[in-house]
Amino acid sequence: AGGEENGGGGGSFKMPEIRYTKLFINGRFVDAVSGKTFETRDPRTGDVIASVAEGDKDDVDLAVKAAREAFDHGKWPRMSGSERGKIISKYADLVEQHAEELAALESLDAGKPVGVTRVVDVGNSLHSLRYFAGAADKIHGETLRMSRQMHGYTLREPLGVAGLIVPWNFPAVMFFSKVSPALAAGCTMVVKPAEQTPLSALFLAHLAKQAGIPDGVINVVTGFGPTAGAAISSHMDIDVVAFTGSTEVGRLIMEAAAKSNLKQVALELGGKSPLIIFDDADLDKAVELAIGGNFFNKGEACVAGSRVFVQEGIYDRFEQKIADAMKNWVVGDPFDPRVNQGPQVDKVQYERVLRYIEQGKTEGATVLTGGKPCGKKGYYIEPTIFTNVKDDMIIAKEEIFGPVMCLMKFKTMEEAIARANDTRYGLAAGVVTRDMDVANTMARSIRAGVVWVNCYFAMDSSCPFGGRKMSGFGKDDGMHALDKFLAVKAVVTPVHASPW
Ligand code: TXE
Repeated sequence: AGGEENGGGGGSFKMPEIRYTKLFINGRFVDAVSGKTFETRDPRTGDVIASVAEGDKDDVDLAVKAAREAFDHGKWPRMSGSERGKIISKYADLVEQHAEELAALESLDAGKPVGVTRVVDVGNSLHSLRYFAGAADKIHGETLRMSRQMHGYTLREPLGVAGLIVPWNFPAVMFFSKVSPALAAGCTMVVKPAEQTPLSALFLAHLAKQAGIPDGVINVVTGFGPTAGAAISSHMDIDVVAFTGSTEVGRLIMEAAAKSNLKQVALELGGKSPLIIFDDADLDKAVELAIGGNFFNKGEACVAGSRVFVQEGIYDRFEQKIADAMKNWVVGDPFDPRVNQGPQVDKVQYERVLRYIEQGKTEGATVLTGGKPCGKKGYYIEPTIFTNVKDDMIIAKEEIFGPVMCLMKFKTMEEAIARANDTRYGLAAGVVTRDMDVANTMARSIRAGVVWVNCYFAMDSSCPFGGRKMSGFGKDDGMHALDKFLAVKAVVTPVHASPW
């Protein structure tokens, strides 16, 4: 790819030029120590987009050394919050100026409709940078009147070098969900983007340098999980690792942290979130939320509302309406503006999702829509709705991470609460009802990091995001996101002869 125009329906998009394919260490683009590269592929076709430097342990060591030097002796952690905020704002301005290029890069590497990428992926990236630019000078400690003779205060200091390991479903958004608060806190960092989607992180590293973020503060090591990723989680000189990805790898990261230097860990992992629709719901709205909650981003979303519980009074009408609505859902080339759903990110995910669909059929669920791959090439899958799903079927229990919805019927609110919570995950939930009592009871009863009432996917940089149970711990977004990058230090001093 590079430079050519791609017309489609209502507009033309310039295909991005691939300019950055090397590791970004200490402010420079460099080859991997081993000289190795790997290929990133276009999910529309399976063709190679570019060869990218394959970093491993040696490269992570170099990146950590640069980040350590920038932390121990550099100016970034020593600047005032407002100075850091000013530079982060400049970074945001540069990302905004390059919004089209970033959107196209993201669409090409991750298979996302370009219209959505512009608004959601680039929009959220900008919002994150601007939110944390504003947060940088609002990091305060407390004053403590410990006793008549003792006075104390707390300092919230940057924790040190952060290792940030991110996935491929929202590459730029995930990059900033970790990088923005780490920057605001005054940390330095080594970022490892997912091997499926390495391109936007390298482009964003280039913009960080242009914005005036000092060398060594942001380092990007592209490469694979078991090599580059594992080198980060087991590194003796990294103070905190923040990860988004699978629950299995989250466990490996915690283990590696425990076995190395007990670095702090924050994990944003998988989910199997319930979307609960009550009899009194606005039916059209409920159908729209279920579709968005499952098929937005081709179901490659940790918060996907993949268990849709519909109350028995409206169940049949709901089923009919959602089947009708899916007739207007367009799967195809993400550079065509009419398209709602692009291809799955790669062959591995594509095959994994198709295996789950076959599993659903074998388990005895009924296919209401979809149920098979589509297109002559690339990784396209029909949006699939299963009915007659039982709670103990594998498709109702495991995260599929593709365009697959499980539709289930319930009778009472108590039943809905029990079934919604009957999962090892606890990331998100949705409730659709006009009854405030029901909404409030549900919101209190569901064990999840976020409960959306009469909406879904309503995420914002100001809104703390992160799960519980096996969906992980620690928050991205909101002021809470800063906590994982800050150390609280108490300073205590006697106060002599205080009359009070
Ligand atoms: O994830 P991995 P995969 C879920 C989703 C998906 C499944 C598998 O269900 O189908 O995970 O996807 C890095 N040490 N989610 O295999 O492997 C890896 O290089 C350190 C949910 O792609 O967890 C990448 O950068 N790092 C999710 C990142 O971890 C390692 C988003 C995520 O990849 C590593 C993605 C190791 N040993 C997948 N092994 C969400 N919560 O949104 C891999 N990595």
